[in-house]
Amino acid sequence: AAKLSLSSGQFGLVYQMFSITIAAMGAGFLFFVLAQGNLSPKYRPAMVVSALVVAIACYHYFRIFNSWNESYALTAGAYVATAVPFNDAYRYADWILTVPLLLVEAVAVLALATNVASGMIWRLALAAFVMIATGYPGEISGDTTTRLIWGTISTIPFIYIVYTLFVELGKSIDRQPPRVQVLTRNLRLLLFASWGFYPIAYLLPVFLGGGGLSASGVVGLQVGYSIADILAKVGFGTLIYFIALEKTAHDRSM
Ligand code: RET
Repeated sequence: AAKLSLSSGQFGLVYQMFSITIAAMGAGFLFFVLAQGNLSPKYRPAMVVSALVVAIACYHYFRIFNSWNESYALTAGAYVATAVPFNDAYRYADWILTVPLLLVEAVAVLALATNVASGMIWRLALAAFVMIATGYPGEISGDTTTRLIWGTISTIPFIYIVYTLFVELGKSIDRQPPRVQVLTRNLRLLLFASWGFYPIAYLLPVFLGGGGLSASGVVGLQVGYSIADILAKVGFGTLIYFIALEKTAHDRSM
């Protein structure tokens, strides 16, 4: 098969995106560490979890960035795939570690308002594990049918997680003080917008590929996952901070 070849613009776009993502994760880490001091002690663990999530992501994006740079070599004006393939395992290793932590955070927000069944976090974490583990074989396959089959399997636990969080976050909204209601609604929106990005990015190589992996498919996939990761990790943690800040003010005024 012909080696994948990217224009310098395509290569550079992904390069810049990874570099921005590393910076965003690093900035998010500093923000979460410093900002937790403004919160009452019971809300601080949520910021510690946020900081942990972006620290884990920062490390993995360094590895992703290095892997990207090793995977292509400038040859006669184009970036041509080298013998070293891009390593998707760093991304999936990041998700396996960070998605359960993000679910813990989401459930912690719920627990502020409702009696969340203690088994829920375990069911969500198990579903997340199955979603990521079954997505991986499709991700590393160059074959469109294989990608679609694993993608479809992975979508089953995905729907379970998204549905559960939607229903539970909805229940908790009504029991919050007004300003927290608005923020929680935004949190729910951000959760769906950012999580919804992943399966779309996953499918881009199928639509932009014309059968196999194409340059535009690869670029769209990497840029899509990076944007989704910034929203789902830094954006999500920041909104949770503002919810906790509002709750801190509310608790103190009572
Ligand atoms: C895969 C495979 C194709 C089908 C689906 C997927 C969903 C992935 C998701 C990942 C979320 C990651 C997060 C990371 C932030 O830390 C695995 C791409 C549905 C939803 C939130």
